[in-house]
Amino acid sequence: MAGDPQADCLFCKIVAGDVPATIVHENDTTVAFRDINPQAPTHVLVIPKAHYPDAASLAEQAPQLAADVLATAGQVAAAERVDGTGYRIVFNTGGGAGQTVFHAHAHLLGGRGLNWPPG
Ligand code: D5M
Repeated sequence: MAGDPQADCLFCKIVAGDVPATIVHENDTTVAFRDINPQAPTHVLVIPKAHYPDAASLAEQAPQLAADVLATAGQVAAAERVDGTGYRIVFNTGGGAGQTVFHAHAHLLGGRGLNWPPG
């Protein structure tokens, strides 16, 4: 069923506490943790606790939860003090765009200059 934990999903395992992560923020619906391969001084992943494979399915099937992810990203940006200089929120969607983990997640990147367009 949509949103249910998936046994083979890495990020569901982080939500369950079965895989360790450096968690920087958690509430009833979302978890934020440091990316294992940081691309900026601040690189935090914000995920819904419920499983949706990508941002599009999350937004379509659980729009309030998608809003929760964005709200958490904003709170983490403030806590990391990157809100003053600017930051980027990225949802890689699909393999061609670089998505490798198919549990919806926002990358929060900040703490350095960010070029546009991204690679
Ligand atoms: O982003 C998936 C991201 O997930 C990628 O930047 C690495 C990160 N990652 C993978 N495994 C872990 C663990 N165990 N902890 C923290 N971060 C992790 P994508 O947009 O799918 O390419």
